Amino acid sequence: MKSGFAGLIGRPNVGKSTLLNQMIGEKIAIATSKPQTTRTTTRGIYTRMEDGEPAAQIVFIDTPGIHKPKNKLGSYMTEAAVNTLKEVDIILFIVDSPYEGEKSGDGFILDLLKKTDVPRVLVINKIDRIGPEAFDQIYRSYEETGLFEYITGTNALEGKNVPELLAELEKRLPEGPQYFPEDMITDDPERFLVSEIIREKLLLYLEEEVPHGVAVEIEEYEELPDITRIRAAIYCEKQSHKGIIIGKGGKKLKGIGKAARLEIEGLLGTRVYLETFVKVRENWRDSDIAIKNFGYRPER
Ligand SMILES: Nc1nc2c(ncn2[C@@H]2O[C@H](COP(=O)(O)OP(=O)(O)OP(=O)(O)O)[C@@H](O)[C@H]2O)c(=O)[nH]1
Ligand SMILES: [Mg+2]
Repeated sequence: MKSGFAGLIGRPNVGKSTLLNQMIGEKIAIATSKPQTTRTTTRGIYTRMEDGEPAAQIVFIDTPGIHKPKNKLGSYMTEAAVNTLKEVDIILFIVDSPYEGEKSGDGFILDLLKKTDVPRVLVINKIDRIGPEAFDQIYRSYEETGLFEYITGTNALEGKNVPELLAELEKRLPEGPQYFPEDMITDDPERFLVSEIIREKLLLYLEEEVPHGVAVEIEEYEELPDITRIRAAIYCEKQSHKGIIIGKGGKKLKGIGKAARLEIEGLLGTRVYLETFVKVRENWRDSDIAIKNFGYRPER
């Protein structure tokens, strides 16, 4: 069978995680309108079945957006993304706006791609936001680089051109083993997925500077016969942020907790009792220990 690893690379917020979820057909990676949502590499497994048998398998690796880091967490995030380039059979470079030239963030990534000898595919995402002329212009500027074996435009939210993309990727993979069972869609543990769902709701419900400094740690996880009891600590970097997260009369945190609980119940297929509380840990994004504890620097 055709099988292999495919890395999703790009600047923050271009739609990598949304595209991953669309290709897998389930939500396994959180995606929000805030840049730098993804903090660590996540594997999503796509297995194409034919007559009830696995016929091809693509193991996608979603990565944090490549950006100029402002703290240790940012350095590890970018490092994790750049390292992925060396571990994969094919690279999907995802962009979402006009080609801004060699000096832009996309230009930096293009330079990295020039140094690899792995097949490269370009995905121009969010085509719903641009007209055909703008699309042609982006298409041509990337085609001229001669770096890409295949170029497509997608709307990752709606899945436009995604089946065709999957077929093109499969064609370009080597013959190989089935790496994971066909019913497996990610190798992330449930506990981590739960912490990510809570973090996603924090990002969605909070404004600007607070979200980037939040982290979630699952302190208790107990699977009882009819309910899963979860206690999660939400970390932020400042006392003032703690107040914002909790909100007037605890209203904000209640909303975040409820949205998270509903989604976790869907994921686990059980009722969930979710207890959340907020802690302050100053500058944790520059602490190696904290970054490791939160699972943002996993050893793979
Ligand atoms: N209009 C439109 N929005 C999209 C599309 N794909 C993704 N988005 C939105 O773009 C935002 C960013 O999506 P993500 O999937 O989190 O982007 P990402 O590249 O994983 O971002 P980081 O993890 O921060 O690097 C979200 O609000 C998505 O809903 C698309 O094709 N069209
Ligand atoms: Mg992401």
